Amino acid sequence: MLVALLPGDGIGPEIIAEARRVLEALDLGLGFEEAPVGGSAYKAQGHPLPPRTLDLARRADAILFGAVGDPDCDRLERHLRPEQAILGLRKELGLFANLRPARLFDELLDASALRPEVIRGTDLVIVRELNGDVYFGEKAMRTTADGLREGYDVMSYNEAEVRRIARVGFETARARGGRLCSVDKANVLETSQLWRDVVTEVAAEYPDVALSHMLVDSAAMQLVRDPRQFDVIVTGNLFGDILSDQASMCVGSIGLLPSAALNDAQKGLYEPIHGSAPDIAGQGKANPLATILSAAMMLRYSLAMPEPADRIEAAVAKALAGGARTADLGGTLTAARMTDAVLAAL
Ligand code: GGG
Repeated sequence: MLVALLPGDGIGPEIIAEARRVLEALDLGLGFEEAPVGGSAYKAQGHPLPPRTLDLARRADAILFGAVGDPDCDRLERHLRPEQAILGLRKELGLFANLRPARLFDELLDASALRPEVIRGTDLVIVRELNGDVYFGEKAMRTTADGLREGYDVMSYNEAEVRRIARVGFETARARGGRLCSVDKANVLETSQLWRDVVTEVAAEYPDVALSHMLVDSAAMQLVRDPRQFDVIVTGNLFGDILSDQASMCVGSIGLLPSAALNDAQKGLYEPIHGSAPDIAGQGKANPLATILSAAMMLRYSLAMPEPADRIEAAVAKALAGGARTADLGGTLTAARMTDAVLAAL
């Protein structure tokens, strides 16, 4: 089985190297091929998603992705910016379903900014739609007739797009606690009214799943007030992006949250939800656990290796239970020493 490693920018190369160490230690017979992506690819090859990188992503059985984003590229035309690489991969490979689990490791009750009695037992999954919304609608910057600069991004969904992600939400809820909360802004947005209507229609196929609807502003507040009320959240691209960063604070750190981006054929791209953190790049102090846990998701969802996936997750829990902490969790371990603690626990 071939795994494409796309480290990207900032802390991306450091965390991908640590996840690779864990995968290699498991001796699963995986082959690895690496290619540039994001700002580093632009600097080396003139494009954030070079043809060879896209070709590798297509050939591979699964993709382990680091992070993209580079302040040096902020003023580039939009199609050349690092972020276009991840959007392009999601679109080219039809990766429409983004699973973002946020589960509190008991040992980290004290690492969150929220009170222990509020977060104890938090275990939720955000199912984020990944191929539509303002990320892919028509967008432009222009100057209006009266000389004002104006930017716009069109938010749009069609019912087929909503139906397929709704089904992923219901299936995920069916396999877990049986509760699905659909998050939208139906009191203001047409896209959200369509979203709510279609999700409600799909609910008829899943009588065993309890569906609720929540406005995104309320969901943001409820996530902090009482995250345990959520089992599975299904939502659009923009709202899912924001709510999952927020959910990470309920479980201790954004450095802990993995993700899977899947298409209909379970081909997957796996990445930490955090970005490239250029402020700490090259210092060896990034938390590698979100990427290591993304590798576990990759084994489970795309490579049909659930047993080593379980082992990685158990080893992460054991390392944390043993007191291993990177800076984001209030500790002093480097990325390499944190990985050592996971390897020792394996
Ligand atoms: N590893 C996540 C990452 O690189 N994030 C940067 C980014 O631009 N993400 C866009 C998105 O997740 O929609």
